[in-house]
Amino acid sequence: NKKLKDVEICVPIVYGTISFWLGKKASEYHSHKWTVYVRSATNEDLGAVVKRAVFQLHPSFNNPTRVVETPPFELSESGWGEFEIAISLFFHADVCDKQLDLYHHLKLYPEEESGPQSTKKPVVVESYDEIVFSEPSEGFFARVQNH
Ligand code: SLL
Repeated sequence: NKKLKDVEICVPIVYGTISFWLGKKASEYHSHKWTVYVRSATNEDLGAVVKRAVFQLHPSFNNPTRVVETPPFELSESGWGEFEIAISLFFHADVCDKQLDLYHHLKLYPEEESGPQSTKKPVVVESYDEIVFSEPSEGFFARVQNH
């Protein structure tokens, strides 16, 4: 799989969490439902680049290492507390053999200025990033070009 010199592939991504308060259905240990996700920022298929995402949750969860093998690379859970989620992205063999580790702080509770907690207003925190692959293989380049 030949490498293309002087070529860079830039993959824009968005990752973060969306959280809903359960209101009347909230219990002590399950007050919120939330989803952590990684997606293309430009609506491409991230599955052309990413083979697997591993979400490392707080040790208070059962089986805190969650592996997602196909898009969408996201995971939903319920819980009561905020913590840092480590997201490891593993790439297809012809893309990159190093993993990329991202960190995201799960936020459940809204800021004071956005008013009281409501079941209708989710709390969303997102980051934008760009993964740059230099000297991509021909196979990878062919798969993602013209998109
Ligand atoms: C805190 N440092 O004390 C944080 C830890 C952990 C949240 C928050 C587990 C839910 C479950 C859960 O929500 N843990 O047991 O399924 O605020």
